Parts: sequence; structure tokens; C-alpha cells
Amino acid sequence: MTNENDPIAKPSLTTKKLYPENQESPIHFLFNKQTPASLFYKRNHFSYPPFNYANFWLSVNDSVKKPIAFSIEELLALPSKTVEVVMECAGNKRSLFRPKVFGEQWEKGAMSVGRFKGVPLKTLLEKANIDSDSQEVVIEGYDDGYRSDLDNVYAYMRSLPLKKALHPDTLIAYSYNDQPLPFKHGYPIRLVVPGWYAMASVKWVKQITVISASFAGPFQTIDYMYYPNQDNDEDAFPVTTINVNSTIQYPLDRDIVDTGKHTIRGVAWTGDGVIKKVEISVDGGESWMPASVDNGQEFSLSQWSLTYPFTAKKEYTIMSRATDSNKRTQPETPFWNRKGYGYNAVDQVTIKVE
Ligand SMILES: Nc1nc2c(c(=O)[nH]1)N[C@H]1C(S)=C(S)[C@@H](COP(=O)(O)O)O[C@H]1N2
Ligand SMILES: [Mo]
Repeated sequence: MTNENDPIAKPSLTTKKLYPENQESPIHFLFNKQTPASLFYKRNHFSYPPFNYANFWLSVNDSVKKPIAFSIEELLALPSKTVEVVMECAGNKRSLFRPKVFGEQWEKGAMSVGRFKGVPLKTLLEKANIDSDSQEVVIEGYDDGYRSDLDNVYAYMRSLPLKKALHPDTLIAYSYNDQPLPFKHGYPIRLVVPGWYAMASVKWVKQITVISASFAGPFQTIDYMYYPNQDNDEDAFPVTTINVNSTIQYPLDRDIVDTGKHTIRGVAWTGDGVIKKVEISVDGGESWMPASVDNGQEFSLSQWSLTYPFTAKKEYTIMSRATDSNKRTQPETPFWNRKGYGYNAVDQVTIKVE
């Protein structure tokens, strides 16, 4: 755990890749619900977009009606909303799948939590007076790059079903933890889709287009699909809502600790509802004890802890298992899928008491 008496020691990001920049949050050393901007994980498909703030206009287009555009000043002047949101990469914990899968080998820190402020996307769509036969809202980012699988250049863009786009907490965000959104997290504006894995939260939003069809871009038809089979694409389905999940923050895996009481602590979250229960096992899943869990808000984190007397000098396998208000519980074994999304098996660490 962090030693609060040491003014020098500070957590930092863990670099997974530099081009594009992919860095992981020090999840085991963050004990509140506002990840500092400097420790927010970073996940990019391409290099950062070149950007000219002076020319910035957000256009909202509809298949039929005349498009409207908003300047940053206009966006800032609209009624705002602040929502505390867990952003979790769909590939968080990918390195834990067995058999192993290809892709960024994220450990447990491809997630962060904090307060995003912005204009509900709903407000902009209402101002644009969208068509009644609209089905999806396509959000395009300013960044693009070459995809070797398609031998072409694509912008990062994805669609949301109208229902999620109109959810009052789905934001065009311009602020994070009461500061302007940092450039690497989407400045001047990013989409924030609470409850969905973070691929949906498009950064550096360039334009919004309402369509009366379903959008089939590669970032939602090739990537961010669950492929249950190793050898074929049968039974594939899209990655959307965040699974119920938990992570043990203390003790660390393979820690050596003294006999006596230790407080096992961690976080739990879900994309749908709130966390109702976190159970802890210290005997590798044979028996479970309830942890005390705070009242986590919808879309944010719950923090939990359990103090346990480790009396015997031996190895203990500690596990955490969260359940949400929809009665979804973390499974014992993860749902293996070829691209390694949505890992949410019970978390576990092994310690040695001596
Ligand atoms: N424009 C754009 N938006 C994007 C991405 C991207 O590469 N480009 N990556 C997505 C993915 S997969 C994740 S996990 C989150 C990461 O957001 P962060 O870098 O602010 O943590 O942004 C999402 N939005
Ligand atoms: Mo992601």
C-alpha cells in the first residue's frame, strides 16, 4: 500500500506501448473515486490528431434536416451535467485469459474513474430536431490511421443506438475533475457513455451524424465484437455494457505479509445498476465472507474492505466476487473470446503469511 508518510513516493502509469500511446493506471494505489488526470489510463488506436482549436465547430447532422453546428462557447453556455463515471477499456485484464489472446496485454489498470462534466448529447440532438425514424447516432473522432486488415485509412468512429444516445447521462464532455479535459483524453470534447465499455466514449469529437440505418464501421463490426470461437466468427456479438467486476487492491499478488490482521480492500463496478454485494474468500473459493461495501452510485465505483486475521503461516489465495443489483455475479471462469474483451472472472491474489 502507499505509505502516506513518504512524501516522495508516488504512483505512475505503466507503459504498454508508446506509438500509439497505451498506458495503464496504477489501480492498486488509487484509493478514491477521482483518478487524477495524470494517472488516468490512456488508450489510443492511432497517433494523436493534429488539432486547431480556433476552427473548432461541432456539427450535428441528420439524414434529412439541415445540420447545425456548435462552437465551444455555445457548448459551454448550454445547461451542463456532471457524472462520476468508470471508464474501462473492453480489453482490461486481457492478459489473464487462458488460452492467451492477441492484443494489448492489459493487466488490471485499463480503467479509471472520475467526474466528467458536459452537455447531455440528448440536448444537442433535441436542438437538431432529429427525425422520428432515426436509429443510431454516429460519433466521429478527429484521429485516423491505416488498418492493415482492410488496407485503408479509417477515422475512429462508432455509433450508439438512439436509446443510449438519448440517456440523460450520455455526455459531450469538456471537463474532467473540474479541469478542462486533458488533450490526450479528448480535448476539447469527448463523448462519455456511462455503463458501456470505453471504446464507445469517442475522444476529439469531430461530428455527430444521426442515421436511420445501422452503422457498420470496423470499430464495431470487426473490433469490439465478442468472438466465442478460436477458428471462426460464428455467434459473434457486439461489446456494449460493462460486466460486473472487482479488483483486489491490497494485498498485492505474491505479497509476503506478517501474521495478524490485514485489511483486504478493493473496488467493484458494473455497467448496469449498482454493486449490491462483494464476497471475499481467503481459501481459494471454498468459503466466502461478505465485505463491507460503500454506497456506490450508478456508473461509478464501489469501494469495499474486509479485515481478516491471518493466523497460520502459509499461503492464502484471496478472491473477490461482486454482485450487482441485476443479480449479475462475477463468474469463476471468464467468458473466453478470441479478441479478449470483457474479462470479469472473480479476482484473485495469492499471498504468503510468515
Ligand atoms: N477518437 C478516439 N476515441 C477513442 C479511442 C481512440 O483511439 N480514438 N479509443 C477508445 C478506447 S478503446 C478507450 S478504452 C478509451 C480510452 O480513453 P482514455 O485514453 O481517455 O483513457 O477511448 C476510446 N475513445
Ligand atoms: Mo478500449
